[in-house]
Amino acid sequence: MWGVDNVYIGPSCAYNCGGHGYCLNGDQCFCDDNYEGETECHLHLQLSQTLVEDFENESLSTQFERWSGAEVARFCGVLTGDALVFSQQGERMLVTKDLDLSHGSVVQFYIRLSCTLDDLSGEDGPVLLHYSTDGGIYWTLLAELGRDSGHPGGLPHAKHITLSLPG
Ligand SMILES: [Ca+2]
Repeated sequence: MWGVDNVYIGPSCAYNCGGHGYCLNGDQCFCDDNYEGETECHLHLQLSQTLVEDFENESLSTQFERWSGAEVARFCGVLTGDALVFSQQGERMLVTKDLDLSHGSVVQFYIRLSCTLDDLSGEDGPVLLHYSTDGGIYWTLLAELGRDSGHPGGLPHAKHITLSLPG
């Protein structure tokens, strides 16, 4: 024995509830915790305008929403002390929590794409940096960080990156 009820087939909510809720009958959003709205879910908390992380003490979960394939470790001196090192197999990614960057901002970090010359011959693809302005539904490529051997025969080294985010 089985039954069905409240069937709805039709368009989904515009903007997919802002990526922070689920849509019922095409026009009503049930928003995630800390989000509110009827057809689009908005955060009702004040968003932070800055993110600062040196990976020395705090838990990743205070600043980042999701990560995989990475651990906090020492990695042949990315900078000082610990860094977030993406060394595991499979998907390797890091997503920040939502930030209020409406006034225009920069993103800055040090990155080291390999540790030894042997690593440089590996199969790793470039590191892709994306941003989203709709809660993570659509992502726009901001930068592609590829291997750069620098001086021929020189060891790979940490580079400082500064990128402007659209306001
Ligand atoms: Ca550090």
